[in-house]
Amino acid sequence: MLSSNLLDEFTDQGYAIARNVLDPDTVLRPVIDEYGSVVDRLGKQWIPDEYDRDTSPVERMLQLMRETHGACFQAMDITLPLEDDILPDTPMHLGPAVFRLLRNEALLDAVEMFIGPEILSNPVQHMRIKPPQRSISAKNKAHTLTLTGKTSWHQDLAVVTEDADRTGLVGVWLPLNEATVENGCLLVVPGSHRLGLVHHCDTPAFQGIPEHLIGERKVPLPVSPGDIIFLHPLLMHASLPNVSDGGRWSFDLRYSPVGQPTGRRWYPEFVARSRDHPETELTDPDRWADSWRSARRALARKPRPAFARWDPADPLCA
Ligand SMILES: O=C(O)CCC(=O)C(=O)O
Repeated sequence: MLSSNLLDEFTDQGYAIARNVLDPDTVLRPVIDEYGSVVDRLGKQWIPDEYDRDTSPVERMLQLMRETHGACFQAMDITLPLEDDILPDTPMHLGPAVFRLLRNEALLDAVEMFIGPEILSNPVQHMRIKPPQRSISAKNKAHTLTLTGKTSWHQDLAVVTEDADRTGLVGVWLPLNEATVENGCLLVVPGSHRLGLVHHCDTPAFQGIPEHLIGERKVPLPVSPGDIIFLHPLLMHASLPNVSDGGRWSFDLRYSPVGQPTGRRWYPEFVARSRDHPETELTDPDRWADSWRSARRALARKPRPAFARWDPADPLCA
């Protein structure tokens, strides 16, 4: 499963795919079931009359996304919003099955190959449900579409603060259902991590790397449940639009070495693995959930944390 070729590929290409790392029955199924309960609760709350319980969790999520025009998404994500106001009761999903996924041994064994044995769960993380593009209405908020639609070209280092520029960040992208070219899998420019941090736009009209800076060779990465894609923080990547009839469902997580800035200092991090100080590992899912709730309390109704890496009035991005 994990071989040293993975590290060579990562170093050479800026990404690597490890196949069949997470067992679908024992590792992914609990997460899917946990989300099934989340969606049932949200269904009762948002669309009590129309909600159809007799479909799969992903279909129930799609129904909710469609009928709430994406407004239910924040309650399923595993973080606080970056581009929307944080309120004392901003919903998030912080369930024990997700926490166990973040600490999964096989996943951390792979992460250890890239960044060593002192591993922080970096709070730059999302659950993404990507509905068929044709079912997305114009009533979705722009920041919801950023997380649930086609993703524009970017490097992950561009979306953390400058203090993390030398942090050994690694991105982990894993699907809960088949991620295909049709339903909007990731797209990468192999080797682009060697270019350093390139210009990004972050204007109301366009977020991401301008098209003329993207290399010629764009490679789609279809993957199956159980597979994991590892991404270098400087790799140019995007995702395709979902032109299928079903949903694409995934998590993107980040890990970084203990003691290095995470790039989102206002969000909670935790020690996922420490070979030197195992007593510092966070093992209690309730404490993890509490750490996000206390971040929410601290941030609620305050000006949004400054994330001013790119000039919002950049004339090159008009
Ligand atoms: O899942 C997607 O569509 C995009 C994910 C992504 O760009 C990321 O994880 O940085």
